[in-house]
Amino acid sequence: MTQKSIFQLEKTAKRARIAIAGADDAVILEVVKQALAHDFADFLLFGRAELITIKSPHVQVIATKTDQEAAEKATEAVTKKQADILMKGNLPTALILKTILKKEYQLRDKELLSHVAVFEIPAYHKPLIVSDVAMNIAPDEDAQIQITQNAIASAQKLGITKPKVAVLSAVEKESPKMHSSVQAAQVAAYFKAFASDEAEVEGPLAFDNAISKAAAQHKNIDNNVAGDADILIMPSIEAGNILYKSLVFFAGARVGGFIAGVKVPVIIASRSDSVDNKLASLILTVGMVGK
Ligand code: COD
Repeated sequence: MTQKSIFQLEKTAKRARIAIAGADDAVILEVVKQALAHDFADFLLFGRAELITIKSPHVQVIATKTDQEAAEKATEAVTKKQADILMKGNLPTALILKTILKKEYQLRDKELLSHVAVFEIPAYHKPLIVSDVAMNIAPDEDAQIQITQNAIASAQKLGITKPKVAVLSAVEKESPKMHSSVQAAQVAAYFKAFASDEAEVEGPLAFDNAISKAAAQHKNIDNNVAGDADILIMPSIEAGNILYKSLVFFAGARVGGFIAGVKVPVIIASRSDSVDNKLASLILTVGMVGK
């Protein structure tokens, strides 16, 4: 039986309103056109109006002069509940992240915001969530616990009730020489002690034994997560970002992503992401609105 794609909109999904900061970009405009063709969203487009050429009753263009103004006005639109989802267009990732972190917007839902990427990989048997690949640069133990909590909550919104979580390092045994392996063990121990009903968390695991039963058996690793992970927690943004791009460029993965820990989904797809993957982020987050 072929599995249903996670990037297929549920029939029950409510029509969503999407604010895009920096919509004056050819790829973003193509994403909007395709979303309009599927008729699941209305758009508020912020940017240089002369470059936003789409005309539709489902699109409102708000002219802004600078990246900063586009980021602020689009963020205001979600805080005033004029939009359900905030999406970054043609402007720097750090700018939109700094804007949503501003206290005045009161967009934080959790103490730590983190990025959650959801992959559909031809060679893997189910959706795979990877975090953090785009926001937290070098998370310490506390931050990694919160990144794991945000990823678990996101998985649950996507219908994975008790996700299997692998906290990654380059080895599957704690080694004092490798800090990420020691931290991964501490994070796993925290969840075993305090949150074992929500998720199964193991660490450290290396990438291969997190996602391949054969690799796990080869190393005599016998736990429920090894070879069957729903979530990979990355030791650093560099490791996460490189895995993200390898999966997309070498493994033919589809990916959608968003910032978790905020009151509304925020999409920060990078400028090099394809139209298809940006559309995947939209479909994913539209399905999560109100959950
Ligand atoms: N969650 C909640 N609060 C945060 C977070 C977070 N993840 N990060 C910073 N804060 C708070 C701090 O506690 C502080 O109060 C305030 O925000 C400013 O903190 P700084 O000075 O550390 O943060 P900034 O504004 O300089 O940078 C925050 C970024 C998220 C922009 C920064 O961490 C960053 O540049 N991340 C990488 C983004 C990126 O380039 N991604 C591209 C790869 S695709």
